[in-house]
Amino acid sequence: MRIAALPLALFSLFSATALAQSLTVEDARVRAVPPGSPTTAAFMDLTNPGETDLALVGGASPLAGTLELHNHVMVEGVMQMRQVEEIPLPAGETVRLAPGGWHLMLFELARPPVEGESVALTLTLDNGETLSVEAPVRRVQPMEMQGDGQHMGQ
Ligand SMILES: [Cu+2]
Repeated sequence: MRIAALPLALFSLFSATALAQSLTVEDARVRAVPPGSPTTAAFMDLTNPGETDLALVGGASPLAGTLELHNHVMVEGVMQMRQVEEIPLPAGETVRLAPGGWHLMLFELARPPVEGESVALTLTLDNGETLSVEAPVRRVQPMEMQGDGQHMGQ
């Protein structure tokens, strides 16, 4: 009976992973950083096509000692980065993790990620599901100016 326990445990692990595919991850990327940098950030688009609200509550990477969920908030006109408990993923919506907003912060890097490689990320949802993501390393501007962003001064 003990021998049968292992394949069963493996099977439930795979089931959990398959279930998590209900959350779609697109455009995952990790910011390339110069040598010696102790931290970097990861961005992606998370779509929850289901009918149940979800939340991202944590994550991990073999490249980082610690992974935190972060947001940017305006405090007295100054953009500040804050650690958050969770990133809400409302049913039927896409949440963009992007420079200047929600992002994953990787601390205590084993080594700085370089362009051309991919960083493995594990995301944990509030329902206990986990999701594996391979995020290519790219150069990411601190604040991506898109669309009308350039015309904000007008
Ligand atoms: Cu951050």
